[in-house]
Amino acid sequence: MHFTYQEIRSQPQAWAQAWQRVDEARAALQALGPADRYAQVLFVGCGSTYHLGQAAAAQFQALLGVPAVARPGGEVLLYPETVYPRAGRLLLVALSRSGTTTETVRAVEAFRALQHGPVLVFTNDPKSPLARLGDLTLAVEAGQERSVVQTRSFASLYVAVTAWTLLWAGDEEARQAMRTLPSIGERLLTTYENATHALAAQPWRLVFVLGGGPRYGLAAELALKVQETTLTPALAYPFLDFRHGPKSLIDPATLIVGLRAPGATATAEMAVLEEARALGGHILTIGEEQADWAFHSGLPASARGVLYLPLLQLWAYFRAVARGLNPDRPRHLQAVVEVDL
Ligand code: F1P
Repeated sequence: MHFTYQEIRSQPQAWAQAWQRVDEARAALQALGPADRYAQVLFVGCGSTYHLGQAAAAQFQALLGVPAVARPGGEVLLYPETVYPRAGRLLLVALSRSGTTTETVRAVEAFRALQHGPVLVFTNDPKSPLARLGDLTLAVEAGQERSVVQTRSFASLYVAVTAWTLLWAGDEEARQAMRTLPSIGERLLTTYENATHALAAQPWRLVFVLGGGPRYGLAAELALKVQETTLTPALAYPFLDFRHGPKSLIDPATLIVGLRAPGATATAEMAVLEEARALGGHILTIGEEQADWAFHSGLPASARGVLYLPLLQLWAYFRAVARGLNPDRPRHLQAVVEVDL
């Protein structure tokens, strides 16, 4: 069995360590706060970890009310004037599996030189250059992986960022509830593995992943996973924006995955999926309840975002294998991008 499969299946253990690392660092994290001492929180990563930043920034601003944005490392490096506000203290949150990606490391060095504020690092490699640049660094070694595409690494860093955000938001009930995520993750992977395998057998030509608010960054990451692993074109959109053009691409070989929102927000978003189905697309919903792949976690919505990840990661793995590809060696890609900038 490919190590990509093993890493996807084993990720709940990495989630447990991620939560533990934040809990161990509670005092140091609180000393970096409170959130409203910052004019803006800037999340920086590349590729997968840029999408992690998108998910993290939306969640952070929703829970703490402080302006939060996500930017790819290369953009912070090349176009800082489009990123930094003119005044105010900033917190830069650097996200990186390897802790070695050139743009992210260089962006953090440039930020430190400007002395806008502190740097908080989340990485899977405690010995990396980025780990050494943090005023505070949280490392989740259990998230390290041999596969090129990120699966358990991404999910582990997402759990860590979510636990930190809930700590700063003072939502101890939700933060403590996260401790049951590993067992819920194990249950979901076991319950739905066959369903992901069956859906992966069909000859999909195009995949859309739709997600709103704090789920958009997760949708973008899942679309990237589909691209990298299966070589199938995959696009992510906020639900309602899908009507403004992209839906023109729907045909019977199109899979539209909807990351269902909690509660009443879902109504407006699910209407988009019904329209897509009427246009001939194949619909798949993932979410807490009333979804094809349902979590039934019982957790607060702010604590369960990571559950949107494993099943589509598993689907992408099986789709790659069905296409005769090797998920452990994705075409043209390497595990870390180091360039001479
Ligand atoms: C991020 C990255 C991604 C890419 C692939 C390999 O590196 O290069 O950009 O999509 O998943 O990892 P890192 O800074 O998170 O190590």
